[in-house]
Amino acid sequence: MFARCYNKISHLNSIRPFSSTKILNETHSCKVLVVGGGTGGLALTAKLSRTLNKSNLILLEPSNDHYYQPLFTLVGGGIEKMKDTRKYEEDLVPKNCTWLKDKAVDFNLKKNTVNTALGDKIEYDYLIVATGIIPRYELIPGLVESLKNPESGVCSIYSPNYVENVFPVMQKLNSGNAIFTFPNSPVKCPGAPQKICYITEDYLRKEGKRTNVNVIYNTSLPVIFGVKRYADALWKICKERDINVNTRTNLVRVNGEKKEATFENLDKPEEKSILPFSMLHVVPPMSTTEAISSNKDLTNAAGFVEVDKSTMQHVRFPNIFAIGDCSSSPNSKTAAAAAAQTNVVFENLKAVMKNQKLPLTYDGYASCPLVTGYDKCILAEFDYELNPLETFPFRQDVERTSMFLLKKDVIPVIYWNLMMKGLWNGPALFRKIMHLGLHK
Ligand code: UQ1
Repeated sequence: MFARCYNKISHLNSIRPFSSTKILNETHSCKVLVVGGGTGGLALTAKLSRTLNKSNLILLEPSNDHYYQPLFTLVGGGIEKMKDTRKYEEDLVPKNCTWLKDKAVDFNLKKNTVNTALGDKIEYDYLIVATGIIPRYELIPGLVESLKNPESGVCSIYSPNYVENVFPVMQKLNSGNAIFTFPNSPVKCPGAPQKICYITEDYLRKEGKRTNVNVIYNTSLPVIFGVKRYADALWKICKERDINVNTRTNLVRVNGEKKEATFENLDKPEEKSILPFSMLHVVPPMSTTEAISSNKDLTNAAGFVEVDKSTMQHVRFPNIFAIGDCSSSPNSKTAAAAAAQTNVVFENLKAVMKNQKLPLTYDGYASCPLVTGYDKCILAEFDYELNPLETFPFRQDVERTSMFLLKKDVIPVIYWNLMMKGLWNGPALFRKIMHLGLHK
């Protein structure tokens, strides 16, 4: 259990060397195993660490760094610094749990075991899967080479490796096509592909360069946004600001040297079009990790952990729950959704442990602060039925500076100080208070 020792060294280094002493094929056992120390995994581990002790609670997570990914859009726009998105995983993992800095490679659900990349085996009574979804840049031919070439004009906010090149690309943009894509797969934060488009458009206006640039949003989806109230507002913005939106249009190839992007029409796949660009912002296809998607016991046909969308409990293995982006629950994949799921999973897991009926249900709450420029934002909030579920007692389908400041300055504080400590279950309580005496 204590085979690995962690070197605490100066926080001035951005990448810390990590020393690990390995005893081969060690077996660990615990009551609850949380696989994945991202947003959902850490929030839930923090809650569990208050009721379990160090020997009963294992967190399995290989990363040194933890990123607050919702700020990546603002890093892309030159509004926030990369350092403000990152903390050491070590500083976030609750003290009252055992952190194994390793990765799950094989889940054996019938034996209640997980095998790790370093060759260990973990036996659990209860399993929480919180492994997220990952960008798959390699699935689009020519994309990775283009992203690595700073002259190509190709950029992406979806990876800590590439996000810092987005603003330099924006700054060099003077004329031609600026194209923004949305892939033909589920994505995390489905609003972000258009947020960076609006920010770029606003930047061009502020710099007096807007008239020379043709701004294009090419999305694989049939709609601009899934919730009608916000879609109506966004279509209006695109029209007013001369942003050309093409639906059912999917990026299939990038040539960074020639600065050309190939798109397919998803309704007529034989129909391809090649567009020249000066800037190409790519949102890559995404999927769950290989260890998850390849495990048929664990997942549905799409490769997501197959849970009941209300209780978040696995449909075949009652001792398993999922939280966050890896789950099959058909909500929009956002940190806000993970927050709303945290207490549901926590209370339902406690009930399973006591052989009791599951007490809580998740309504599909997700939230997306749709940043539409350097000082404005539409705060979309909705449920499984795609009905608005708004926190504030004013119209949220309107662009507001207050909502921009909430996104930029307030929610990060909530995230680091409350959610990472297991103390934020989303704004439901706040919403009820705000709406006392009003409608829903
Ligand atoms: C939220 O709870 C959350 O999770 C921490 C986000 O993720 C980054 C959000 O963007 C939003 C909007 C919420 C909801 C919070 C409030 C105060 C409406």
